[in-house]
Amino acid sequence: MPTQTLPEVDAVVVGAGFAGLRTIHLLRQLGLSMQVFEAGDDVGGTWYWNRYPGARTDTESWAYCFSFDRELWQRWDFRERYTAQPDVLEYLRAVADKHDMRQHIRFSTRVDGAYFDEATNRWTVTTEDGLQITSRWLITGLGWLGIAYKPPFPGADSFEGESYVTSQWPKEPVDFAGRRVAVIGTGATGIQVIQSVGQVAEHLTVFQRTPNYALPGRNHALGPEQQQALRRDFENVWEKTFNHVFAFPMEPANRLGAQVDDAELERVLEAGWEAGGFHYIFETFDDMLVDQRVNDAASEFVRRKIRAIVRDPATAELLCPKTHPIGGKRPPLGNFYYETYNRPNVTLVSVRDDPIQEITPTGLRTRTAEYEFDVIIYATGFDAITGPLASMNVHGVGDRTIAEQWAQDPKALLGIASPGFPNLFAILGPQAPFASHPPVIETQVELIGKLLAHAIEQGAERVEATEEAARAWSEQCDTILNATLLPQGMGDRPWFLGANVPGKKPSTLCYLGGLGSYRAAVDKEADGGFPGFTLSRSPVPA
Ligand code: NA7
Repeated sequence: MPTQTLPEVDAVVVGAGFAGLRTIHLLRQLGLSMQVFEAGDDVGGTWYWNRYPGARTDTESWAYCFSFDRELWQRWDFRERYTAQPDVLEYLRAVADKHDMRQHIRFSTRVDGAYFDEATNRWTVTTEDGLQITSRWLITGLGWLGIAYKPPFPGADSFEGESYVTSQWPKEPVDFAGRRVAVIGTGATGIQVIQSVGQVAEHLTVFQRTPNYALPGRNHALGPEQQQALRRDFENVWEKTFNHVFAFPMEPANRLGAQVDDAELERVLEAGWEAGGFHYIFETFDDMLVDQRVNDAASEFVRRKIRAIVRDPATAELLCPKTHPIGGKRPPLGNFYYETYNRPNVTLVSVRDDPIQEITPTGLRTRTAEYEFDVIIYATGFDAITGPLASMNVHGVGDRTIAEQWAQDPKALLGIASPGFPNLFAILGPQAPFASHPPVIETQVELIGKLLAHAIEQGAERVEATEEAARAWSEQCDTILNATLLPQGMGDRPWFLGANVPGKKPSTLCYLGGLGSYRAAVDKEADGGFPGFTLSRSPVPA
């Protein structure tokens, strides 16, 4: 039972990370009233919760922010090539404060239900602490990574040391000095934790199931000259970013590996490796993710680098990915990641053929060995993309929940709107572009803005993606995925296909056509008067 009913608003927004803050700006421009709910006690969203040691962006800092506030961008202190988590938070706080956004946000308030009323075409939203509110529009900005996946190891609660889940990290720093630490998981998160904690723990043991192609990030501080040059380059940075396939501030390579010989392949890959980060994939060969020979060469190149960096040959071999192509799982960025295994206090254990059987009071046990630890860190991923909204208890037409619908058929037109859930726009919903998130979010929020303005102009009270349009979008997402080599990674459980969570149906959960093509699809939809949506009013009572 609600303990308090808040006054009705035009829009309820859930989340105050990049998506929620950008939505506040939009709703202000549209002159709509709003109530924003945020579970954390500050803005930041994913970046609020993921405060584990070593957390930082894998996108260059000057494009991991908003383009809508040019003034803030041009005076912002981009301290490093890749922004560290506390600095991402500082930026989002600055956005919220500069635009006086906090007045719209109720912090420390978790939404636990949303119910669509077909008679009034309104949503009723409830919160864990007993609030209730109705609104015409419901806009969720939950991100892809709001629900941690922790494997159900038997005995997990029996562990007498400290255990941490990376995305639920405490606010107080954890001291690893003099302690024996385990990290389970070597995805993008695990790799950042490993290279940080390895420097301070008495001993770090890494439990790896699937090795990844970790690219060297080559992070560095940005000097005043680089910052000055960036500030003069606003238009260019954002034009590149919004037209780039993965929303990075990079040019396409304009080069096909299929057209060059092996020596040239090698030369260009070396240059990409030295440039650091995703330049290895996106500024080398435009066909790396679709051409088998190019992909094989790029994958083998990384394996050779691993063997050259890691001194112990057996450890190097365990770190070499062999069962999926580069890109088949999301390549993490390392900053001296492989070098970490040359430290005398760091040990790698492969649990691929010798899985973790249970957590014990003193550590953990695989089939063949037992280990003792003071601290266990779970970097075991997320129920990504669909998980956050599916967990929010959202009831659409006919009381069907979005969890039920997406368990079978996780489709959303342009990655924002699922049939059967009118007036609900899920920023970064399933089948949104797989690309750096802030530019995708800005694009989707602009799309929602145009759609709302159109609906209001038409006097529509109900806006719903049609089944046909959502199906066509979903099929397009399938077609693009299948044109790449990425499905070859399926056996290694890539989270962006929903394959990492046991029991979750693997599906095409993202649009891989690139942000530039996505923006063209968005423009086509808007310029055509939103043919993929049905706009209507409440039925007139008989
Ligand atoms: P990921 O990429 O899903 O990584 C999770 C890791 O945890 C991965 O190495 C998994 O191995 C491992 N894992 C999961 N379950 C187990 C069990 N039972 N035993 C051993 N190891 C296990 O999540 P991240 O948080 O690293 O990255 C997600 C995104 O967040 C990332 O791409 C960034 O965009 C930010 P597996 O590979 O499944 O064999």
